[in-house]
Parts: sequence; structure tokens; C-alpha cells
Amino acid sequence: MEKISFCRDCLADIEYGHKRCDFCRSPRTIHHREIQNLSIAHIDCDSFFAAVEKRDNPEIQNQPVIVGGSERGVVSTCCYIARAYGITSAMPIFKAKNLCPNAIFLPPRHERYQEVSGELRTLLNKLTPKIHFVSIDEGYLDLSGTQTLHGLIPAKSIAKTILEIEKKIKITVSIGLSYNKLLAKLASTNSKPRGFSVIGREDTDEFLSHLPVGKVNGVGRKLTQKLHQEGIFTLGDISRKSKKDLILRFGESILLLYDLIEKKSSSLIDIGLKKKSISTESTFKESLTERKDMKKFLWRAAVKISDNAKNEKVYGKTIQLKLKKDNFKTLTRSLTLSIGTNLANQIYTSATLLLEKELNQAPFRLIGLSLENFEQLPAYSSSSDLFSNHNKKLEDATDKIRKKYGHTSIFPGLLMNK
Ligand code: TTP
Ligand code: MG
Repeated sequence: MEKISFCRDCLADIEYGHKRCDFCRSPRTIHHREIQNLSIAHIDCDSFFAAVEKRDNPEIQNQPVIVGGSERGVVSTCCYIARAYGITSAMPIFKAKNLCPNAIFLPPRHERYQEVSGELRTLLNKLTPKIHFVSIDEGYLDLSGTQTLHGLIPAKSIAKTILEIEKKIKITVSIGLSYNKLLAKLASTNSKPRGFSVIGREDTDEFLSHLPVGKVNGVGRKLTQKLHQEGIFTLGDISRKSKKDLILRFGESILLLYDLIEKKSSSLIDIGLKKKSISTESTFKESLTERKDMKKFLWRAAVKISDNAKNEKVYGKTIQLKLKKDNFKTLTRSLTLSIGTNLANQIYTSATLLLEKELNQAPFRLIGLSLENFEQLPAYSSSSDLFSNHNKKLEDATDKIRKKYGHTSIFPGLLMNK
């Protein structure tokens, strides 16, 4: 593979590994052996509220700026100059004042921050529509395929867009680039402010072994403290202990950390910006009382969800049924399969099993069905699973007929007589 280095400021390709740009002499150069194969990015604006305040009032550019106070008497955020005084988000304002009496304290202007967030989104959307914004100043981008569109490797494309954001919006952004969302997010956090960090497949073991346990999503403050008391600070420390022993002492939540170490964690496997659930629901003109009508609806819903899941290439383990009664009370019932599916037959069968148990509560004015808890492997991937293979073949055949004649052209036999 061709080794690539480039400059974040003039975007020129430079000699591999050079610490300064061969052309503009900027020290902001990027090099990584795997850079051409990494396309999941996480971006997060640096000290967002404070950056917007500085952009709107350049006179305070070089001052410690603290935003917060008007709502709960705590710091919302502060610029990196103020952070050097030890000020952090959620710190009481009086404490921040003690640490840095000369700082400029400003009340938050949420509408303005939303406006700037909108500008940010517009520029990022020009790069790819495959974006998942997770907060006002932060999002994941799936840049696979953008090279054909923009003629640049994903790393350069995102660097270029961030330069444009700096120029037009006048705020800075940190970038993490990797091959899944978890590592991309950890990379951007690591690079703040105005950084660009890359974690490739070859770096993963090393990176994870140094990862603080508290940084893992799902490991709360209490568990982190308990682990610290036992001298366990990083995933590397965990891997040196006996798994059985740690489960006995800390409970099953510790398995989350082992999944990461053994690279079984869905956040390490899940590379794209897939949906969390696929659902559909309908409110009926007249509430449904007949089992036959409810099942007909469920079949249509299962087909719709299955088509959608197949398009997204996702396989859900949990099927959830929602039923709203005439008195507006809503029941939700779910079941979880041992392996994920996107087959209409399996979704339908699971949904009817759930429905059967609640039929005595009919009539229903609304029925909803959803597929969630996605995993990557399809239920029919195992060649030993003959039943699933049979189902897959059956479903492929019915898919073809449905494509030709429409969604309602094929019903499972049982619908015809019950
Ligand atoms: P963050 O991205 O968490 O923080 P940040 O952008 O200020 O700083 P960083 O460089 O570390 O990313 O949050 C985005 C905005 O959300 C932040 O500017 C202010 C607001 N916020 C709060 O109001 N309260 C909080 O406790 C946090 C963490 C953020
Ligand atoms: Mg931020």
C-alpha cells in the first residue's frame, strides 16, 4: 500500500513521515500507514459555546472565557485558556471565579449556538449525507465512498472540510479517524483541541491496552472507582487479571470490558452509522378486534421492516410489539432471538407470538412493530444452520415475487384461514 502523508493546512501530499510540510512548513502533518483504509470519522468542536462567544466578539479571543451560570450556577464550558486554570464543565461558578478571577463570564445564548451548529451541519453535509449528529457540536461521519465523489481520500476530505469550517464559521474542531465509531470518538477526544488523531487496525491492541476503564461507554463512575481501588486503571490491567475472579467481584458488567479486549464489542464491530431500530406503526380508523386483521397488519409491517433492514444490511435480535388499547393504555412486549434476523418470516412469527398473549386485551386502536438490537452477522450465515438456510432461500424467492407484484401479494398460509 502506498504510504501517504499530507499537510492539514495546505492539503499538499508530502514525503512520508516528514514532521513539517515540504511546501508551507506547517507542523500539522498527518501520516499513518493505514490512512487510505480508514473512513469512520468523529468530529467534535473545541469548547463550543466559548468558541462561538469568541467568534462573535474577537476582542475576547485571547482571554479566558467561561460560559454558564445563568441556569444552575455551574460552568457550561470554558475555553482552553480557562482550562489551564483548572476550570471544567459543571464546576460551580463561584469555584471558577476563585480559580480565575480575571476570566470573562458570559451567560449562555442557546439559540445562537443552535444557529452555529446549523452552519456546521450544512458544511459537513456537503461532504457526505452519512452523518449522525449526536449533540450540538459533535457527530460521526461514514466517509466510505466519498473518494469517488470528491477525488480525495477520506482523511483529506474531512481535513479539507474542517479547514473550511475554521475559515467560514471561525471555530475549531477536533477530528478522530478510524474504522469504527468507538475508536474514532476516542481518537478525537485524544486529539483536542484542533487535533487530528488516527487509530488504525494495527494500533488497536496498543491503544486499547492503555485505554482508561472509565472512558468505556457503560462503565459508570462507581465501577471505575471500585476498579481503581483494586489498582485497575486501564484495559491492559484488566487483561492481566482472571476473568472469573473479576466477574465474581464486580458482577457481569465487567464483561463489557472483556468484550472490548477480545474485540467482540459491538461498538468495535459496528463500523457504520446504522440505525438503532427500524419500526412502523399505524393508528386504525376503527380499532381492530379480529385476530385475522391484526395478523394481516403484522405481516405487512414485518415485510416493510424486513425490506428496510435488508437495505440497511442490519440484523436485529429484538422484536418489539406495541399495542394501544381503546382506553389509550399502551402495552409494549418484546422478545429477543439468539441471533439477529432481517427475514420477514421470522419477524412476523415473533410478532404473532407476542400478539397471541395479549389478544384478550383487544380491541387495539394502534399497532406498532419494531426490529432493534442490531448485530452484524446474519442469522443465515452459519452453513450448519439448515433451517435458517431454508428460510433464507424461501425468503429470497418470496422477495422476488413481492418486488414484482407488491407487498401484499404473498401472505403466510396461516393468514388465509385464521
Ligand atoms: P462538549 O463537546 O462536551 O464540550 P466543549 O465543546 O465545550 O469542549 P471540548 O473541546 O472538550 O469538546 O459539549 C458541547 C457544548 O455543550 C459545550 O460547549 C457546552 C455544552 N455543555 C454544557 O452545557 N454542560 C456540560 O456539562 C457539558 C459537558 C457541555
Ligand atoms: Mg465539543
